[in-house]
Amino acid sequence: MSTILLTGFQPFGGYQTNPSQQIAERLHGETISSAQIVGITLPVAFAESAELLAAAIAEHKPALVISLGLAAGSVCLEVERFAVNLRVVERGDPALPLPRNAPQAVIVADGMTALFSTIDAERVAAAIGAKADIPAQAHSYAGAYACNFVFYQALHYALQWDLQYCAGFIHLPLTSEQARAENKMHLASLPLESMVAGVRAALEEAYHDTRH
Ligand code: PCA
Repeated sequence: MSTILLTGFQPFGGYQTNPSQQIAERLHGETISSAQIVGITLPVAFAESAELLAAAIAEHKPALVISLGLAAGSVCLEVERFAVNLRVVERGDPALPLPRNAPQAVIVADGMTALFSTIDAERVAAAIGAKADIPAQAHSYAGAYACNFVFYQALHYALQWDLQYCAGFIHLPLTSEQARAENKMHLASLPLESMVAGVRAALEEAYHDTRH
């Protein structure tokens, strides 16, 4: 049976929970089409997240790698079109908000400036909307922090090691439960269950295109 690797992140930036972690945990062990989902949670730390991602790819030999992250304030699920070879430099406590104008560095020396997603962002976003009945759209890129970093690494490892998996990234809004619990009612949110259904739909759609 082939494998879909689904990664989430630990809480960061002052939030007590991270919907990406909750969804990776919820879908862990489920079967989609003929693939088993392996859900893992990554720390919001550059070196450690890269090591854990590489180890999980080596261990599970996935046909598809989908990473999830929180983008508090986004209004819908955002399926990223590409990752950039850029990150803010390491900083101390990930629980603290990211400073403005933080200095930046490349992720991979001599790596491509940007790498396109190897899932079809437009089609996957449309499938999320149609199957889970929630708003989703393709979005150009995932910023310069841990989410973009992990996405770039997932795409880069496939090239570096000549692996055939497809890789994509989906940014998530806050959950409605989280918006209430953390007094962020002014930010857009979606119920966790709806986002679980949305990610399940995304995995189904993206998995069609993989070699499995
Ligand atoms: N979101 C952050 C890092 C971890 C997460 O869930 C980001 O968008 O980079």
